[in-house]
Parts: sequence; C-alpha cells; structure tokens
Amino acid sequence: MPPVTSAIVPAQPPDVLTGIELDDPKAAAAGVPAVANSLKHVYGNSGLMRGTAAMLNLNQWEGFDCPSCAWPDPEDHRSAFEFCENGAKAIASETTKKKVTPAFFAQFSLHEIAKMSDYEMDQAGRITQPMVLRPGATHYEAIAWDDAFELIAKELNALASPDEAVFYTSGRATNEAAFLYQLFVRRYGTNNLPDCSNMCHESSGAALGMSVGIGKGTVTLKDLETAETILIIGQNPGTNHPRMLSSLQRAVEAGAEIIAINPMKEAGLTGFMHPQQVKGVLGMATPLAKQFMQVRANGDQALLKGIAKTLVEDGSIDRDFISTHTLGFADYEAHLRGLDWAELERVSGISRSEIEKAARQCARGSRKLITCWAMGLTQHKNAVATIQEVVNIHLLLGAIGRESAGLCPVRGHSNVQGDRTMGVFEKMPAWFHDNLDREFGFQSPRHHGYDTVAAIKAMHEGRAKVFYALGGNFLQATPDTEYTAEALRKCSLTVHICTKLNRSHVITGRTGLILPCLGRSERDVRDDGVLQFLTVENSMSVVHASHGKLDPASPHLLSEPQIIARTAAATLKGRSNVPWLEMGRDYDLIRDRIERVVPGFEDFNNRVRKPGGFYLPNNARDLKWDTATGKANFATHPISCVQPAADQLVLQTFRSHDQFNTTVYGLNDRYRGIGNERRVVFLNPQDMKKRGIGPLQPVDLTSEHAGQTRVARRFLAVPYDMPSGSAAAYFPEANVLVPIDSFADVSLTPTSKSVLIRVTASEG
Ligand SMILES: Nc1nc2c(c(=O)[nH]1)N[C@H]1C(S)=C(S)[C@@H](COP(=O)(O)OP(=O)(O)OC[C@H]3O[C@@H](n4cnc5c(=O)[nH]c(N)nc54)[C@H](O)[C@@H]3O)O[C@H]1N2
Ligand SMILES: Nc1nc2c(c(=O)[nH]1)N[C@H]1C(S)=C(S)[C@@H](COP(=O)(O)OP(=O)(O)OC[C@H]3O[C@@H](n4cnc5c(=O)[nH]c(N)nc54)[C@H](O)[C@@H]3O)O[C@H]1N2
Ligand SMILES: [Mo]
Repeated sequence: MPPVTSAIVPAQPPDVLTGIELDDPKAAAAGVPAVANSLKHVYGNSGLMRGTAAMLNLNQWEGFDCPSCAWPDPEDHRSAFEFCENGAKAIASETTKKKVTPAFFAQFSLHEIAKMSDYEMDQAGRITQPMVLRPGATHYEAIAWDDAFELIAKELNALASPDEAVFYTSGRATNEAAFLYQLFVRRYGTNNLPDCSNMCHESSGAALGMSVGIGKGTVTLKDLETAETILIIGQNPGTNHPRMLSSLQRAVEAGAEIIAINPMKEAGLTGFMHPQQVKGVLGMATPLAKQFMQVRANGDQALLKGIAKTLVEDGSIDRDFISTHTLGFADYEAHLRGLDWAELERVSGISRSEIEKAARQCARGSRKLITCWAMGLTQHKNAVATIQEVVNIHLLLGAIGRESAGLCPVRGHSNVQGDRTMGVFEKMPAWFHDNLDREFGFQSPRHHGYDTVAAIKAMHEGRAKVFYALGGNFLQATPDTEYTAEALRKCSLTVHICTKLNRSHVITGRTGLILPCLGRSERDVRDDGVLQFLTVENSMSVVHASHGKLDPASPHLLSEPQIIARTAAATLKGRSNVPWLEMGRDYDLIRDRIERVVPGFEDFNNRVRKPGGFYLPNNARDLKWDTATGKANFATHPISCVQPAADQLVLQTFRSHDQFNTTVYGLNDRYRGIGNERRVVFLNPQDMKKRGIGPLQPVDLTSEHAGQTRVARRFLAVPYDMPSGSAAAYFPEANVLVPIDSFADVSLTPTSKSVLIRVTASEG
C-alpha cells in the first residue's frame, strides 16, 4: 500500500499564541457591544447588501431558521430583528463573500492548510466545488459530482460488510436530509449512525427516557416565561443560547426567581441588557439569577440530592402526584433521609443553608418549577445519574406535565433534536424499523450500530474503513484528537458534506472527498424553477419550515438531500426500489414518507406550510409515561463525583463567546474578559499560587487516565473566580486531553467536562 499522505499532516492546530488582552469579566450579557459586534461580523464578512438581506430574513415567518442554536422562536410575534449576536456570527460565517475555490486547493498543499488555525480555516470562505484528494496526493483537485458519487459507490460496495462503513451526522442537517440519510444507510445495510448528539445531550436522552419515557424536554416557551422558579444548571446561555435571555427577562419581570448552578459566574446568568430596549441600550441590566451556587466541578448530583432531601424532610412534596404517577418513591425517600449533610456539602462545595434556601424556593407557590441544563451536566461520568436527580426533584413536586413547569434540556445544534426524530441514531427502537420496513418494502438491519466513540475505535482497529459525514467536524469535535486522527487515516475513504473548510478535511483516509452543499440561508431552486424549503425541529419540539433566501455561494453547490439521494442512487443502483432521485428533487415527497414513518407528522406537508409550524406530541407532557414500568420512575443512585488526586485539577472544556463548536469566528471571549487569545486556561488564584504559577504564565496541561498521559502545551494561565480544584479551557484546542476511554455511564458521552489534569510551567 502506498504511504498515506495525510500521515505527515499535523492533526492539531499550531500552538501559536496570538497576543492576549485581558479585561474584567462582565456581570451582564448583551447590550450595545452585542449589537456592534453583530454588525461588525455580518458586514465585515457578507457586505452591505448580502448582509442586510440575510439579517432581515433570519427567523422570520417566511425566512430561514437560524443555523446556530436550537432555541425556539417566539410563537405570537416576530420583530424585524429576531436574532442574537451569535446567530449573527453564524450567518456572517455562512454568507461570507470569501470563497475556497479549486485555485485555493491548487495553491495550498494539505500540509500548508493544516498549519492554518481553526480561525483561519473559517476565514478562508465557502467551498465552491467538490474536491478529491487522490491516494498519495499532496493537494486536493476538483472532481465532477457524478465521478464523486461513483467513487463513493465503488468504495462502499467493495466493503466486506456494510458494517465497515460509518455515517456521521452533525445537528445542522434538516429533517428531510436526515430522513433520507438514515433511509439510505439502513437500506445500504447498517445502523452505524453516530451523531454529534452522542457527545452532547445523549445523557439527557438516556436519563429522561428511563425516568419519564421520552428523551426530550417537556416545556414550551410560554411555560418558561410564566414559571415561578427557573433552575439553570451547567449552561452558559449568554453565549450559547442568547435569545433565551429575552425569555428569562420576561419571566423575571413576571415574578420568576432564577437559581443558577455553575462553577463560573457567567455573564448571561447574572444580568441581561436587552439590546432592543431603551434600558438595555443605556446599559441598565435586568438582574437574572437571584441565587447563584458556585458548585464544585461535577458536584451537582450531591447538590441536587440536598435539594431533594430538604423537600422530603420539609414534607413539601406532592403525595397525590407521587402515588398516581410514579414508582420507586419509598427507596428514594429512604436514601435521601439517610444522606449526611456534611458529605453533601463537601462534594458539592455548597453550604446546607444555601441548598435549603434553593429547595424552599423550588417548593414555593404553585411549584411552577422549570429546570434548564446543558453540557455542564451531560459531559461527566455520572451525567445520566445526575440528570435523573433533576427529574426526581420534579417528580417530588409534581412539577411536570402541567403549565409553567417541567424539564428543559437546552439543545445545541439548530436541528439536533429533529435529526433524532428522523431516525439518525445507532439504536432506534423496533417500532421505527417496523414502520420504515413497511413503508419502503425491505428488512432494515436490527443489530445496533456504532455510536461516536465506538466508531472511532472501529476505524482505529480496522473494523470500519469508510467514513461519511453529513456535516460537522469529526476530528475536532471528538475526544482524543491524535487517536481519532490515526483512526481516520486508516480509512480507505473519508467523505465530508460541508459548507466551510475545517480540520477534518486535512486528516483523511487514503482518498478524501469534500462535497460542498447549500447553507440554510441559500435559495434552493428546483430544475423547474420551484423554490423549495426544508424543515427543522427546535429544542421545544416545534417543527417549522426554513426558506433559503440568498444566492448560493457557488453555482456548483448541491443541497444536502440531493447529495444524499445521488450517493444512494449510485451506491444501490438496481438493489433498491426507493425513488432516490425523485425524492432528492422534490422534498414534498420526502415529507410524505416521513408522515408515514414517524408519529406526530400527520398532514406534514400542509401543517408545516403554516407560519410557525406545529408542536410534536409529547407524552410526558400529557402525563403518559412510555417507560418500561408505565410510570414515571424515581432513580436512586449513590453519591458519585469525579475524584482528582491531590495535585490534579478537574478541567472542563467549553466554548468561548466567539465560536460555534469547532468553528472559530473570532479570538475574543468578551464576557469572560479575554481578548485575542484562545490558548488560555482559567484557574482558581489559590490553585495557581500553590503551584507557583503567575498570571499569564505559559503552562502545559497533562491529562492522566488509565496509565496514559496526554499533553497540551503552551496555554496562558488566567486567574479566575472559580472553585478551587477546577480548571477550564476552550475546545477544540483542549480536546487532545480528553481520553477516548473516558465516557459517561449508560450514555457513553465523552467526559469533556471532567478531564483530570496536572498544570505545570511550560518548558522553553
Ligand atoms: N454561540 C454558540 N452557541 C452555541 C454553541 C456554540 O459553540 N456557540 N454550541 C451549541 C451546542 S452544540 C451546544 S450543545 C450548546 C452548549 O451550551 P453550553 O452547555 O452552555 O456550553 P458550554 O460552553 O460547554 O458550557 C457549559 C457550561 O457548564 C458549566 N459547567 C461546566 N462543568 C460544570 C459542572 O460540573 N457543573 C455545573 N453545574 N456546571 C458546569 C460551564 O461553566 C459552562 O457555563 O450550545 C449551542 N449553542
Ligand atoms: N472537548 C469538548 N468536545 C466537544 C464538546 C465540548 O463541550 N467539549 N461539545 C460536543 C458537542 S455538544 C457537540 S454538538 C459536538 C459538535 O460536533 P460537530 O457537529 O461535528 O461540529 P461543528 O463544529 O458543529 O461542525 C462544524 C462544521 O459543519 C459544517 N457545516 C456548517 N454548516 C453546514 C451545513 O449547513 N451543512 C453541512 N453539511 N455542513 C455544515 C462546516 O463545514 C463546519 O466546519 O462537539 C462535541 N465536542
Ligand atoms: Mo451540542
């Protein structure tokens, strides 16, 4: 076999420091700087005309869905500016006028592209044509679409088993693309459908499924705005779901109290300056969280148990709800009564009186409690148990399945929830397979496929040889960058359907393909001139249309459904009677099939054409429990927490204000006071002193797991208000430290928020 070219290409971004500028962390989010920053990004990238057209269509009834986070749009009104600063950055990045053309790839070798930072890769612009990296080549070259599909077909059909192929999905893919994709993959013969959810809210899905029978949240936007108490745990809404702040402001103005639980005092938790209200523009913030609990890293389960213990011992529980709807209360109650407060205080780092205060707030009034959470809960070893503890509290109070109360896992990618609804999951339930088989007249494989971690291992061990990605940036999003890079390099073929250049494009199999697609914002015109739309599902289970409005970045782009349909037609040829090309041409035909396979999509084509779309049914919300027991289940788990050695810290890998996952829009993290640098590690000042580390000193981070060490060099130490024993750095730079073998119980989500590290002064 000839040497694989990309073996010489570095898998990590260069560790150059960009010149840090420090400022004070902010106590409130948004305001005028947010507006100024939105405009800078949009007009800087897209120009005045394209930029204005983009922003005026964003999240409008007849416009396109914001490709950034999954936060829902208001149901009863839309302002002319229905977006946030970070939605604006996402749009600026997609609608940029800069292009990555075949000339770019002729100019820069793979090795030279790999030397660019993630920020520089995003800045390079939109990819305009399909490109191929031939075996042994140093440069990508242009390839015709048909030739690309034939190449994929040849590789897929040469495999000894369909299970030797892996089909990844990132959560930006629309419902139609996702449905067609999983149909192709299953018709081809495998359930190897890992997705970004495996690294994201998988723990929420697993916990909610066991406890209340549905892996989704149970509240609407109106519920949130009329709640009495809102718990926000392990989430940084000011950066990652900025439009949530408008809802929180409304809730607070209507009398709600917010309790935030987080090791970091994130600006969006403490205050909000509404950029479209006079008060906000004048810099007057609405205070948000009334109580802030600065929990130890991964101390949440103990803290939540303390809340539950208080509720039980105070007798402020809903006995009617518990006896009618739940199982397992007696065991849970006995467990809570037996817990020792000293232990709960030690593990959580929060005093008994603070915990009791929070519990009594949750139990106040008519117990309209909503709990919101994100990656601060899901990416730990005990994530599933911790999220079940959240559910336990709601079951104790009967705070689920009624107005203004319920569970709110706040989703990440704009259609990550919809992709799961469409069947992108390595282990869909039997009823889904039955429906699919009946509708398309075949027998889909029933054995489970690989999730993300299993897929990486399979490629590494030579059990999987073709990697195909519907969006995303697999190399940079997954744990253990070097290990994952080796896994991808061992493949015979790697394929990326994408919009922008990213690092996964330089770490390839023997052959590499880049298939550029239309973005959300772009017009999708059929050969007969009909303008098509696509659909998405937001974090609160509303399915609605998204209409692309702008000129495509290049005339050579295809839509995601077209790319998938043509991949399927080329690969399966006479082997399937599914009308792939017709479905790829007319999305109404895909929606007709979704209607017949997925419950809740009755009359899909008509209902989704109504402005605002429709809600999917949610049994837990209706107090119907699709669990193994037919009831909502209390889960009783022993106290657990990550256990660092005396000189170790618990590192969380999180997002700056200027990135969307692996896409780096800029080098600032404004709310945390960081300017022009990403290689920073936030540390507790005492922990720094103990190690003799001064402010802005370059340090090396060494992670230790199961006898193996992994090192990330040259991060600048930034003293920060956070509990002793914890540390924080940005992903993807810190992903090299996340061990492939460290993942959550049950959900198998990599433990990106509890990496055990040692911090030492950089050598040289
Ligand atoms: N602009 C922008 N928007 C985004 C994204 C983006 O990258 N940029 N990403 C999207 C995606 S895919 C997702 S999943 C979401 C992510 O949204 P978030 O979950 O808000 O993202 P993270 O930056 O990972 O932040 C995790 C938060 O949890 C806290 N935390 C860490 N460890 C613990 C812990 O042990 N306990 C508690 N209580 N808190 C902890 C951190 O301090 C931080 O505030 O955002 C989505 N929206
Ligand atoms: N250490 C650490 N690792 C993490 C996390 C963490 O908190 N810490 N978070 C995890 C989470 S929550 C998630 S969701 C994953 C995210 O993992 P992914 O979803 O794989 O990564 P993204 O960065 O969102 O993908 C960005 C790429 O998507 C492509 N893209 C953008 N728009 C489109 C489009 O419309 N269509 C197509 N086909 N492609 C498009 C672009 O080429 C871009 O480079 O990362 C996970 N990894
Ligand atoms: Mo995510």
